[in-house]
Amino acid sequence: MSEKIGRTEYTNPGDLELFRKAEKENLQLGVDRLKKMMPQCGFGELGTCCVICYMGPCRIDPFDNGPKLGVCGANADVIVARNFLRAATGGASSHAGHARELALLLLEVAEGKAPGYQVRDEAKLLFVAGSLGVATDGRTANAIAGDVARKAIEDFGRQDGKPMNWIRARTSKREYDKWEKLGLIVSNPHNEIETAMHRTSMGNDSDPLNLWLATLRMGIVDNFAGLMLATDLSDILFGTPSPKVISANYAVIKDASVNVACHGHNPIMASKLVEWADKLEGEAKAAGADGINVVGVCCIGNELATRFGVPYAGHEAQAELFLATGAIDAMVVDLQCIWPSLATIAKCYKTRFITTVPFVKNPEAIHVEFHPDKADEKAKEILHHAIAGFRERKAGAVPTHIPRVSSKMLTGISVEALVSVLSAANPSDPLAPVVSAVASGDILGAVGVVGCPNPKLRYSSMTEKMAAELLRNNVLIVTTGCVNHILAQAGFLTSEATEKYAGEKLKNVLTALGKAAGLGAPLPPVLHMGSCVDNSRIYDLLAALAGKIGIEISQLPVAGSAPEFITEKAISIGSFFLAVGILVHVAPPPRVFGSPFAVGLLTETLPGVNGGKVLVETDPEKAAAGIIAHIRAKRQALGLAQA
Ligand code: BF8
Repeated sequence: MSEKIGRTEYTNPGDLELFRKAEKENLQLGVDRLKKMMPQCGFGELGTCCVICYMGPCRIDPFDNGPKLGVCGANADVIVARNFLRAATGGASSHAGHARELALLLLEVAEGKAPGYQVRDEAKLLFVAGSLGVATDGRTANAIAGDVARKAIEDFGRQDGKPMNWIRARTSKREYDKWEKLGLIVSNPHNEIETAMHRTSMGNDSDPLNLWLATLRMGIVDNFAGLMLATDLSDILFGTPSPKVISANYAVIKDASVNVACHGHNPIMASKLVEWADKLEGEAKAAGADGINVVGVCCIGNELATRFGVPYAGHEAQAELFLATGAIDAMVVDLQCIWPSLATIAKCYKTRFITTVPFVKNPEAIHVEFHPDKADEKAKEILHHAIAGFRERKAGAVPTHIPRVSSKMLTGISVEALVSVLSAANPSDPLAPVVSAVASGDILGAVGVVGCPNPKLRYSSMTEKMAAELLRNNVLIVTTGCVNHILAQAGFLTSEATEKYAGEKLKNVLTALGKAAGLGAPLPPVLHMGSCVDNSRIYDLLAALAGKIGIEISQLPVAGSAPEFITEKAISIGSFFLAVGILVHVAPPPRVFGSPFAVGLLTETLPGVNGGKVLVETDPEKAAAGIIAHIRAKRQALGLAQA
């Protein structure tokens, strides 16, 4: 099996052990299904297959004498633009749904209808309320929270065409004006999603430029109605992340514990499981366990790690392998990135696979519908299933194997936490040391390495190799999403990684900052900012840095990279950062290459309009080189040293 998946110096030995176990047990995994799928459809890869109406499917062949127009007359540029906008819309709808659940919960908390939850971070509440113009003086936290929630909900129902509250409140005038000129300011995310589906349905928008501008608008929807709204409200309800060192990798599963793997995205349910794991310790002990061990898979792993220090299990593409250990007693999921295969694999190992959201079900799962007003009761019900699973496992129901691979990582680097760490070096102007290190070239630039673990690229260690190359060139990395699991497992989120991977100049800066912050060791060269919705924190950080210098974000020597992206959500996030005007590197290739218009727009026209640009590269060294060349060009334009 190790040959089948390839192997590099970064390959997780735990993955190899479990691939071998799965092979012995005749278990089919994602990598096996991917292999059977090859070669994948070339029309699909180019984006030129249209299934929007039933005169099709129509396929435009860009290479030979095949059809150049669909039955309706749509050409490749129109088909690619429509397909891409629909993908961005799928992503933005996921993030907006996530955020809206939190807005409704905050309102319930404010009105006393969700007694299991509370405002945990009053400082963040006051900051958000202040940004929105909500009165705070002499008012209770719940009264303020109610108004903040109503402002959020107002955005989802607005019909007056005015800009979203969250855009007005949480962006600088410079960025706002830039988006306004391009017609990218949005009013109501639901209306935008409706219009995007409408305009891409058969017989509507056939102007590729108009469709691509709508994709950038969808990026704005994604950030302000999804990422940022979710992050702001999660911080208010569950606390703003703060730095902590935690454990990662397969060894977070404990043979003697009731192991509960949370998988999904929204902390509403998972935070309750963390709370009740402690409260039900007695019941777990009565079943012969030493306690209940909640661990986090994929983005909920990020949410729980950054806020509560919960052990950090693995990424989306490892979820099957966690089940293959045979030692997970319950896998509890909410929404997004939940592979249908998981419920089937869970059955093989007698793992309770529990769905909790009415629109995310699986015929092979146990369904426990979770509502915040009955949160405590439902959390107990779910954990009782897990305890029953533990009893069955200990009765010898299935063979178990937990790879003994473990890593440590520093997590919890919210913007607030970073400012507080940097305050130790410069209390009156915390961002000054970073700005001067960038100006001198000691930090050449920064890259947000974000997104998913794509099995098509995973076993070439695309993410790790690209990260190592960036660091060697003194480029600082911030991460969110599943790639952070990859980098944490490979040891990139430690002080030792600074010694091992950072170029001399970056190493000196991180060592000085670590010393000033009283860590007694360098800051890690890869800073973990959270889950995919926490990409809004990266935007906030960029906005703060650009604002301090007095330039546009698009002028900063920075870039974004989703080196192994999978989901529509990655497309909507990438569309936002294109709207911001920065370079977005992606791999595997996005489905745009069938459209000469799209390729020209994303690589040549857009950079001249707002700075946004797409770089497609599947080779890690070449990807890093392309990003570094872009950073150097930005430095040159600012008149900074090339270092
Ligand atoms: O939202 S990184 S595989 S888990 S999509 Fe999914 Fe990608 Fe993981 Fe989180 Ni983000």
